[in-house]
Amino acid sequence: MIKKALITGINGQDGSYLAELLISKGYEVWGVLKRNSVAENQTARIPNDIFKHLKLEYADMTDMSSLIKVLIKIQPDEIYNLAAQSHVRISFDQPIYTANATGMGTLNLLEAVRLTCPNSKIYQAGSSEMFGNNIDKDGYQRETTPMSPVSPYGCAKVFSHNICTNYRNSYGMFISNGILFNHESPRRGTNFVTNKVVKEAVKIKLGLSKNIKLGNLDASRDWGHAKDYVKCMWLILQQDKPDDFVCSTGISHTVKDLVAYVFNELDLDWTQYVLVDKKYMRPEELEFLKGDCLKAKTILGWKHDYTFETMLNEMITYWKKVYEK
Ligand code: G4F
Repeated sequence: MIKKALITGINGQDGSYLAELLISKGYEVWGVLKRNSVAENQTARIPNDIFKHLKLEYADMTDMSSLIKVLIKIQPDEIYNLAAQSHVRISFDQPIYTANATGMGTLNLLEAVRLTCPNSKIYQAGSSEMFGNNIDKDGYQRETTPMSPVSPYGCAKVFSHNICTNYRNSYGMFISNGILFNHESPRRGTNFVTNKVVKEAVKIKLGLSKNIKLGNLDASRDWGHAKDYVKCMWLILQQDKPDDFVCSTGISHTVKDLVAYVFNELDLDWTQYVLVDKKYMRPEELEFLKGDCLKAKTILGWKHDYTFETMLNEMITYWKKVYEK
């Protein structure tokens, strides 16, 4: 029997890589799209050879009736809930929308599944942003680290994480929480720091731009590649029992390290081009992330293939191709 998967947020970075992975594994892949006034933007990140295999439906996480309609039609075996307002800085500008889409949206989905297809397995895309500034004594965050989020986005994700655990325990539904640390790629939105830095540095190198404005250069993140992380999502739903898993590289770099690496790869001295602009600072900052993914390695057999450097090199190559044209 061909397995059916439904991906909310299929048009995002993770959705596009996950769709590719599931198609390569022989799944029938359905995606939920939120209406966008520019129709092309709805599927811009999905390569054509993948797009032709997908089955897409309009629905919105804030509209439970639309989710129910889609679930009744598809009756998926696996559901990957990736839809969210996922930009932390923007969540301070749009806190209520973020709470509705990223938090209440998950509850809408859980209720819709409970009422229409309670045996579907659900993956919930949780985030290391949920930990806030809590760090275990050994310097890592892991599944047991307390969660004290420092952004509206983080608060909404904690609600989703907790309500998923509550539904798992209350109704015996197969619901697993991923706790994913930052993950990037050439398909990352260019208002996230990695792809912003790489894109702008390449433009500076080619004489198309003079400088780049950034916010906090001292924050540290554990950056992995989205292609590796969607494999973890899939493995999480192949288990016999639902559970929660951290997915990370275990290595942390500052934003300054990131900038220095990218500019250095382009033979540029970053100190000549980087300006700090308060506009990109957050009202409250999460200072340090470094994840311990031992549980995912041991139970799922997951590992990451990309390093910080190979990931950034792939992104540099991508933007060079775009701008050298
Ligand atoms: O790339 P970022 O915007 O990612 P952030 O805030 O860590 O969130 C990402 O990772 C989370 C996992 O922990 C996800 F849940 C979330 O959805 C998203 O994918 O910022 C990374 C760091 C921050 O400390 C930020 O203050 O870079 C710093 N930064 C400095 N200058 C900047 C900039 N971030 C952005 N976006 N733009 C800047 O100009």
